[in-house]
Amino acid sequence: MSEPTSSFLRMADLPSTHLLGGGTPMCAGCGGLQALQQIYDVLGPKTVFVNAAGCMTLLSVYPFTPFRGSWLYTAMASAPAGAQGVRDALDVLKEKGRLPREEDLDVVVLTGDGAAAGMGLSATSGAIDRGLDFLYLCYDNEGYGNTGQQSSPATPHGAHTATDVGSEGHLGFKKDLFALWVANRPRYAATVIGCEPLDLARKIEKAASLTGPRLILALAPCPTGWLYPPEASVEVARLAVSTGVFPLKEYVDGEVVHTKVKRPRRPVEEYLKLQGRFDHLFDPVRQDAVIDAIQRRIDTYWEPYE
Ligand SMILES: Cc1ncc(C[n+]2csc(CCOP(=O)(O)OP(=O)(O)O)c2C)c(N)n1
Ligand code: SF4
Ligand SMILES: [Mg+2]
Repeated sequence: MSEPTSSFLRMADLPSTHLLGGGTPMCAGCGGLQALQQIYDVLGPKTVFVNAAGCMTLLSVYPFTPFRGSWLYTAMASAPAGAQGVRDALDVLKEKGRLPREEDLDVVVLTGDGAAAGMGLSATSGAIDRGLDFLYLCYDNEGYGNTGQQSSPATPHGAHTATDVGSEGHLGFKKDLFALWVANRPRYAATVIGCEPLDLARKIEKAASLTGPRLILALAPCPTGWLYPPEASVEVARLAVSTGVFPLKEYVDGEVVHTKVKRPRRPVEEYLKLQGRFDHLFDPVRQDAVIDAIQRRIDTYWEPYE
């Protein structure tokens, strides 16, 4: 086995007999995996991942994970409850002198948007209310990736998914998970994306230096669900930022601050056109009403900051 170049043990470094089907079970170009790898490079191995069922669950093939710390798998709705149990167990061990304080571990929930913005909300809200000391990492691929790209509460307006196949695509609007967290007054909340590694690293360092409930929300461009070639993942991610679709920001000490503001913003059309899930907005007939509605929401979001 070759020595990994970072603290993240890559699937490719494991003997193929350790992997499902003899190869990596993740899709090429997965933006969620890119962000997770960068985040783990900063967090380091003293972590326990508490994973809600989703795409990233495929990283763990019993008894292996690509992480040097530990991994606990939970039902979609229960990751924050699992995190509470792990945090409590670590604290009890420390209290009894069975775990030296310097060997304490950080508890990190790893969840998709479907769990985070849907059925996991109640457990998350309870954990924030209790002031649980945990990092909550949501990779947002804007759908139920693991089960075949059905819509989730984070699916954007107009997108085609396995469950939104009508001519206008998804009729709902993406739920704002960052705002939901901020309304709960956590210790810290931030959005990150793999194509902005310095911004990401600074925010993870900041989050790791704090205690209490902390959100990291990573936009996770998903070639398989968003329907673009894997090699376009970074371009799609960059356009998510430069069109203003995905604001990079953080909440700390009661204030929200944007950490990267691209001016002038690119028209959202450039972002939409790269992705097959929006093809029906341009072909066979251009759907100006839907495209304009998407652009208007972005402009309205940014208006107070111009
Ligand atoms: C209560 C419950 N309903 C449905 C499922 C099946 N299921 C497993 S993963 C998944 C999709 C989760 O979506 P998301 O949280 O966005 O993660 P992703 O798959 O996109 O990584 C579903 C529906 C489940 N595990 N538990
Ligand atoms: S479906 Fe999307 S989020 Fe899931 S592993 Fe594939 S690229 Fe990543
Ligand atoms: Mg998802």
